[in-house]
Amino acid sequence: MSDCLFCKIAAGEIPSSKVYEDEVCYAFNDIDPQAPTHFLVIPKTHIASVAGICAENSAVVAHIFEVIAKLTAELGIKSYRVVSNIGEQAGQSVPHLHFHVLSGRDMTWPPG
Ligand code: D5M
Repeated sequence: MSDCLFCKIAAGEIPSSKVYEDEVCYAFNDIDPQAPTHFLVIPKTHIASVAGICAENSAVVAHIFEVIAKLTAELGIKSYRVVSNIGEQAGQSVPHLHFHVLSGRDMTWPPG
């Protein structure tokens, strides 16, 4: 999508702090970190949120979770939280599917 912030970050049109990239997804550090480690993993194709996942694109999501497992293992992160907010009330501020990966501090439950 031409006016999507995360599409532009994935395409390299807006600078970001890259953690990982392949042909399917892009990972970068969150601009407003909520934990010592806080990066986002996004598909390069535009999907608005988890609500937009379907049979045609779910392989992308499976790939993203493989990447999260690989990246955290490489970084030596053994305990972490993966979060995706869907819709405004849940706190989604960017309408492009993204998974927050947070680690490095004690976490509370339930989330606020
Ligand atoms: O999460 C959206 C997240 O995206 C939020 O934690 C800030 C982050 N963000 C916004 N703009 C940028 C840029 N330019 N670089 C890196 N991170 C960014 P949500 O769950 O939608 O609120």
